[in-house]
Amino acid sequence: MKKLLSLVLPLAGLFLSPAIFAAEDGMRGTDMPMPPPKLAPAEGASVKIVSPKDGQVVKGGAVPLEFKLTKGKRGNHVHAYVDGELMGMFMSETGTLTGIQPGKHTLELRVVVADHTTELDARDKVAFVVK
Ligand SMILES: [Cu+2]
Repeated sequence: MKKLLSLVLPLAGLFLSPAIFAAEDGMRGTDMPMPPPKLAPAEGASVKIVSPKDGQVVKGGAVPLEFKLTKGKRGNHVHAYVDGELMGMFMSETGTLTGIQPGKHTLELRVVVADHTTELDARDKVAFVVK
């Protein structure tokens, strides 16, 4: 259980930073130094988003997240991207995406190795709407 606790803190920081960034910089994505994803072979890993469902309308800025993770040889946890920006990571198969603004969004989950940088070609993507 200790391991889980230590992961909660960096996660909180990740959730906060994109919202702050967007508030300071009205033009999104102009000079964000984000390298294009280089995905490693899945090697048996896969992820399937259960919630939100594709096209689902969610009320409020907290989006319930649920997914099925198959770790395969190297997978460890998932990274969550909203509209192409890393919003956080999830070790367990349920969680909440917070701070999502009203409007249409895409959610992509990628299975990642324990090093947090090697993302696998094991992904799932849905569109959802926040009202
Ligand atoms: Cu990670």
